[in-house]
Amino acid sequence: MSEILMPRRQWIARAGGLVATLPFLSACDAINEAPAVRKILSMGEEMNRASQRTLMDRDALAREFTRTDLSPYFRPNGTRLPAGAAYAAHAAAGFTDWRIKVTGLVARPLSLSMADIRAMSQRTQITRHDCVEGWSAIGQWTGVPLGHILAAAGVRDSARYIVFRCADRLGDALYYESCDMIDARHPQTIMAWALNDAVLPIANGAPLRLRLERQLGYKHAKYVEGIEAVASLEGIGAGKGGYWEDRIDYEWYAGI
Ligand SMILES: Nc1nc2c(c(=O)[nH]1)N[C@H]1C(S)=C(S)[C@@H](COP(=O)(O)O)O[C@H]1N2
Ligand SMILES: [Mo]
Repeated sequence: MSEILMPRRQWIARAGGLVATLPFLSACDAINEAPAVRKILSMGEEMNRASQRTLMDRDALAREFTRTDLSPYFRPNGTRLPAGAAYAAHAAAGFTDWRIKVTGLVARPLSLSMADIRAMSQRTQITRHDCVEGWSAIGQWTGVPLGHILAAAGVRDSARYIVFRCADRLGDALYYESCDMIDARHPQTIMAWALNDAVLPIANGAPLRLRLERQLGYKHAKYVEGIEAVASLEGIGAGKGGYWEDRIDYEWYAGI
């Protein structure tokens, strides 16, 4: 089974009815290549996006662990060091001039420093990170609930998604991700600046990265410099809501 199919399997588990008409689906890698089936799968994802609220309890908490469960080393993945002089200068200055812009459908656009972020009320949680590539790690994260930031900015009712803009270029574009408002306001969805009681290492997304605990690892945007409230994902990249979603068909909703 290819790693790309892993989130698909979860989708299959949730969309039993549709999949029953495609009995060969779970076994075969080649099926992913067939345009007709891709089309059906992406229709299914639309359906899933619309009905996820009724299919599962979106507000449920991800499992939290204890200190004895912590992984000795939290493996980094994807970008480990954003390229370029600008990021290097920020890192050399301890990210004192880093700003997180909160824009889009908000009453009060914000430009937050890391000091501003750390001055807000914090949450600490020990959770398991699951990467689609087949590894997991347990870490303790401290940060500001995204909901606090959105409340401070006065996010409008017309906002349906939050888009995360990252500082690292991967191939042809800067990394980006998005989530809906249910996940944005989930109590464990935090903008984290500390890992295991230490300032977030560069490899893990310094100075600020998203923790989106009910979803797979690729959703957890690192090196975040922009938080944007939007009504639609159209016009964000190729429109599927994330860097990998737009490139290799990873699912937008990667629930775990
Ligand atoms: N900006 C950015 N965010 C990213 C990535 C990336 O390459 N760039 N990789 C993603 C993937 S696939 C995973 S598994 C996690 C890895 O987080 P870690 O480096 O702390 O393990 O970050 C996610 N967020
Ligand atoms: Mo990942």
